[in-house]
Amino acid sequence: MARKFFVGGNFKMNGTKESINSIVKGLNEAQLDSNVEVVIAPPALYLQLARDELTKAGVEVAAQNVYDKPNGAYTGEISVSQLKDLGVPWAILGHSERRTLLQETDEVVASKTKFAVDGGVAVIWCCGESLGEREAGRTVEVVERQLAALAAKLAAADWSKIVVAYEPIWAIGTGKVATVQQAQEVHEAIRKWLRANVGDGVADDTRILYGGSVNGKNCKDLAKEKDIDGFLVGGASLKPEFVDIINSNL
Ligand code: G2H
Repeated sequence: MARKFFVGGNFKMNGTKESINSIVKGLNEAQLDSNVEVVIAPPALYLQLARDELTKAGVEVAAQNVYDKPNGAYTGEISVSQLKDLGVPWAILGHSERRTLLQETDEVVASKTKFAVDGGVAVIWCCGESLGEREAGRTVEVVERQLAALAAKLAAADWSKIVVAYEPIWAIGTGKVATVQQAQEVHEAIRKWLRANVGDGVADDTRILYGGSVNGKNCKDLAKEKDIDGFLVGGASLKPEFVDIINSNL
């Protein structure tokens, strides 16, 4: 199965009603490559607005987080069934900002991912190493550890609901993008790990996105690599150049 190019926009904790409306309007009116699946992730408060205003075919919305418990006494959290209620088909989980700032462990992320998938919400699952880990030559080891924790929770069939995003922490929001070769090497290692530990079908079909300072200028070269199946974009997803990133292959 050919892997459909995938571009996610992670707005993080940014935006207002006005600015999110304007981004959505821009996407509705843009000429987008129809061979690309696009998912935007506004802050939870604006999911409904984005959902209601999006009219563009092929563009969906994602939450930036979801909890691994049914509705109940969990102050501040949002549930899978609430996402379903709102018509939100995706969630981002395991972003390094949550792993570091909110102490989400590999196991917590895996548990939330399994809960989301079981409840019918697909997941953009993030992994990646810190600068210290890269400098110590531990990049692949770290990513494999994160993958192993996820694979321990998922059944083989669950992987069709997962998109993997490789985001080296040192490249996030820093303007320091991984070189094409650095990104491709890790993407290849991820696919190899999936082949050895999950299966050929999952290795061949799973989209592996690159994230970390992707912009309208560097996206085209990255998109040419055989194991880079799209992007998870932060800062640039708030700007008009997001459309250029979606259209990287044109
Ligand atoms: C990585 C990325 C989006 P940015 O976090 O998830 O953000 O493109 O701003 O580096």
